[in-house]
Amino acid sequence: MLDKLLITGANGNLGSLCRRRLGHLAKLLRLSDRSDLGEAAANEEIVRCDLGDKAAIEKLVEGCDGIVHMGGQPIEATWNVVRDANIDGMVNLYEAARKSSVTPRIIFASSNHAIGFHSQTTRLDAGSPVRPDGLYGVSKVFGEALARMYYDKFGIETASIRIGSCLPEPKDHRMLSTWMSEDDFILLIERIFMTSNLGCPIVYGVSDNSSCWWDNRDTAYLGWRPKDDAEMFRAKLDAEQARPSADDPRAVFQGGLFCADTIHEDEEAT
Ligand code: NAI
Ligand code: 15L
Repeated sequence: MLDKLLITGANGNLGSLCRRRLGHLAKLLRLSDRSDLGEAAANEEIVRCDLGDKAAIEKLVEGCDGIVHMGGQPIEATWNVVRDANIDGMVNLYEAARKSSVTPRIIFASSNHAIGFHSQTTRLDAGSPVRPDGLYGVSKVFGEALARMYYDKFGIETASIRIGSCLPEPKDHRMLSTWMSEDDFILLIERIFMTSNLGCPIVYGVSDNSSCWWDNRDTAYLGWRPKDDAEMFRAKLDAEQARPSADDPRAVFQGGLFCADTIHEDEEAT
């Protein structure tokens, strides 16, 4: 059991799921977000701060032996927005981890958009080349590289989870391949904290989908056995929406529509 498990982005979709379902992993959950997290329960501590605030992140991380890092910009945006949360925020978090009196084990919410430009006919594993599909995807590649550097230099262990689509159910046909059920996500986090020598793996965060593109054989040692299969939603999706045509980015690229998006420019200060 962990002493203090920090969950960043604890107000978001995945962070709030972790708040609800990971209490058993630690004596205390330290929850953080830049937005209001409400009242702390008996085993919770709440710290409201921005990932861009270096001093606040140092205090936040101090004393935590586990970190589930779900905070950040979760989709494509302007460079300023992506950089503040996902580049500066990551550097602040890892610098805080390096300086902390306790070395934490970290779970980093990476994304399939780190490899989004691979075609849906290509099967990938942890060693496949990155092919980010936007500035957001590039920020996730940066996060994975940063985690690896802090492991090689300082021994800080991180599992970077390239999350596919973690939602109650798939929203479109592409997600029949990328979907990860909430139960499988929680099981994965449990396994990552239970494994004795974690190292610094890249794990594809995806359920046991019949039409999956990703191979997790390199992380078999985690003992994670996802239980769900998005196939159970296929008939419902077919009834509700047309399949995209063969040349539609949603049917061509693993990252789907992110690949067709443009660069969102920051407004110049006047
Ligand atoms: P979300 O947007 O619901 O949650 C992100 C949380 O981070 C929010 O509560 C937000 O307030 C907080 N946050 C953002 N910028 C911040 C900052 N500068 N300082 C402090 N807090 C900040 O996103 P979601 O869906 O929960 O995703 C969580 C993480 O997982 C993200 O890093 C996302 O990139 C990654 N991910 C999620 C996937 C999914 O299917 N939900 C798929 C792939 C990756
Ligand atoms: C992500 O990285 C996003 O955070 C999430 O909102 C989904 O869009 C997901 O990827 C996806 O590719 O379905």
